[in-house]
Amino acid sequence: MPDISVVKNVLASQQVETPSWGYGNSGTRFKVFSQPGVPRTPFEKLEDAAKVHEFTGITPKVSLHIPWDRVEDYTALAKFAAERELKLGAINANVFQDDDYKLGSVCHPDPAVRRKALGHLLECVDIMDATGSSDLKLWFADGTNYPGQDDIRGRQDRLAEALNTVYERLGDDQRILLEYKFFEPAFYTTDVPDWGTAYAHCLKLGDKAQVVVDTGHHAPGTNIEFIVATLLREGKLGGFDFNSRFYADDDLMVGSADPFQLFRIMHEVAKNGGLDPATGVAFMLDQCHNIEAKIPAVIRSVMNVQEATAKALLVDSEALTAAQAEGDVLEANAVLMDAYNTDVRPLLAEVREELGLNPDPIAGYRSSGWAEHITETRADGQQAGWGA
Ligand code: PSV
Ligand code: MN
Repeated sequence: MPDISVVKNVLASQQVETPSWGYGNSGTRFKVFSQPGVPRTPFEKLEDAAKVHEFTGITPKVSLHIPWDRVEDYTALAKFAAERELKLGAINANVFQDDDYKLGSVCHPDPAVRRKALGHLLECVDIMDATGSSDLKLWFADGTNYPGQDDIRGRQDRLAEALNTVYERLGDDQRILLEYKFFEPAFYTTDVPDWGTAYAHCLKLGDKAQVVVDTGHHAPGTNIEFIVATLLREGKLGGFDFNSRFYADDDLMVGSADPFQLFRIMHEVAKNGGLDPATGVAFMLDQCHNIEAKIPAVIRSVMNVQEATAKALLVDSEALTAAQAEGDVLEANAVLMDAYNTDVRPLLAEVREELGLNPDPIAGYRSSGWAEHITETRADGQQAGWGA
């Protein structure tokens, strides 16, 4: 059986990175509903992230999205974060919200548009230098809607060229995290549609390029844990954009739609060394809280990741290996299910108490008065939102 003190240590040291955009308003293409107390600036987003860290104890990093989090002085933003025991995490480039990008960004047929997109990616590396971020997260909305619209292979060449230029610009401790998604906004071809395409580009680029698995970016029924195990085996799993989906890229709270899938993913992560910080797997959230209160939703998401991780750590790996070696299908499956069916909430409450935290982070947040404080003090001004 796993040593509980080792399990507790891993749980206490795991980190989950929260997204700045999860604190702002978001919605569907039909409606964005605003919420009271929503941040108006990247600084206020960091204040909310600091609250999440105060109650979870494992969320010291915040991902930024540029230009949504554009500020004049990124060093000042990093300092503001540090004063709240936070660090700035992945810088997410955004080459999908400009009229010029109608036919793509780095894969666009027009070299002038490609240059503009590349300029933005390089600017993001400049921002990383100022914030101390090590990860450049690249997701491209590039693709085509109609057969014949553009040259599929030619677009791959353009993509490779841009990635190569960005790769050359990276500092020693910086890396590219390349994110794939099979469709949307393009409906016929997408230029980075799957882990294989992302992996092929990263392999050519070198050690400082790895793949990001956004759990919402797969066709229904895709075995994500297989992808995770394969990428870890190749040393190419850079991290996760965690969220849940029922239909497409729903961006719901991780672990809410299919907690068993999250467990299966975390089992592969745990057994293949992905929880060792040296492996460099970034556990990021990429979620939008459209109808639920944002800060407690982020806290709940972090707790869901922790619960899946705890269950994965409780798998009796000796018993599992023995059952697998004997070809005992039922026993092997039973070992895994025993761990999944364990109620890990008391264990996590203990871990939190040992860290000096409230054993119930949601209750702690609710009684902190922060929601009332931001509702009162952020009454005026323009709320930050997805895409703004
Ligand atoms: C694309 O759907 C995506 O997952 C990318 O990570 C973007 O940066 C993010 O969503 C925007 O919310
Ligand atoms: Mn994502």
